[in-house]
Amino acid sequence: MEVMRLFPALILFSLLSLSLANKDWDDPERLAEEEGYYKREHSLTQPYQGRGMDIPFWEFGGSTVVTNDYVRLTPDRQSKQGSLWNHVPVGVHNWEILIHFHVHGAGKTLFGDGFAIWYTKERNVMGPVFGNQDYFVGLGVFFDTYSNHNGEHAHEHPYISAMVNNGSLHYDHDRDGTHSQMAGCHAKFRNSDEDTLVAISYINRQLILMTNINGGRSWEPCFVINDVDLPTGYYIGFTATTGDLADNHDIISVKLYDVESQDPPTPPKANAENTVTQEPDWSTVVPRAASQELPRPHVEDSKPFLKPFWYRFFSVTMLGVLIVVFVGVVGGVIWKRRHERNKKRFF
Ligand SMILES: [Ca+2]
Repeated sequence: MEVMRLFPALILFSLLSLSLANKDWDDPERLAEEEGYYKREHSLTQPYQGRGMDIPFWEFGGSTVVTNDYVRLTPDRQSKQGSLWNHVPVGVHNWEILIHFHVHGAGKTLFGDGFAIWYTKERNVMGPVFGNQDYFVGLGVFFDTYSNHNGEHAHEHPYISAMVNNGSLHYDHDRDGTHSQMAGCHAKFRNSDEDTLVAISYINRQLILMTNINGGRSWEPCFVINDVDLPTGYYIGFTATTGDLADNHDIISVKLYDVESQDPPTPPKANAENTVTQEPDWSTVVPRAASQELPRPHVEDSKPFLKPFWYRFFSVTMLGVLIVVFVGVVGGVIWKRRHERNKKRFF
């Protein structure tokens, strides 16, 4: 039964994988000429700079630095936040976005926190959710490299997850967003020697995410989510953050395609928030996902928060001193007793 249920999704993945594998990553202009739907105003390719330091159609803030080869949202240093936002609202409601990124750093076992891809109503508002504001309106796709909590969820990190928010939901870092996610998957994209790529498509109210992190043209499915309502007119953005832990979070290229011409759009289903008329106004659709898990109450974690270096240093030092004192006192008492026993024996 499980196999039968998964069968349509597997066929869809295979077709999508084939379609993605046939795309030419190195020549978006030629692809645009051939397929006619590459949207330059929502894309970012090398060379990034136009005149001066500006990137056409994009703005960046915080710790973000633009080089010839990548846009670095954060360096591999503590307590950084960076952003990169497309300032042209997306006017099409069926789209596919291909992103070439690179997350890497010196940390072997401790690194973080990750980055996020956004399709949101607002842009350029810094905050605690991977560098963007909490209670956002729209779609957030999180590339979470640090596991804040292992008890409640069973997945490994790095972890990719998606969340649709109408502005009422809080992203709970202590639970790695598992309270509010629609779906997610484990993906070893960090410190990869290969090019790491992700494709997100939103076609006919279906959100699909695929990764290509092992080199070549092998696209792997991450998730398919049906019945997702996203309006037109929102902004594509990227943000990243580091805290006690750090990493380089680089965006190398972004390519957005209008796939409206391939299928007739399916109007969003009527619900309490989205009142559908004969001709739906795609710009007024409220972000919503049918499969969104219901918000659960936050329960305090028993796992201690990561303490700053000085705290850990003094904790270890103090423990060492206590052990030395304890061994010294016990050793002293034993030595004294033996000494007294020997004295008694002689006298
Ligand atoms: Ca996390």
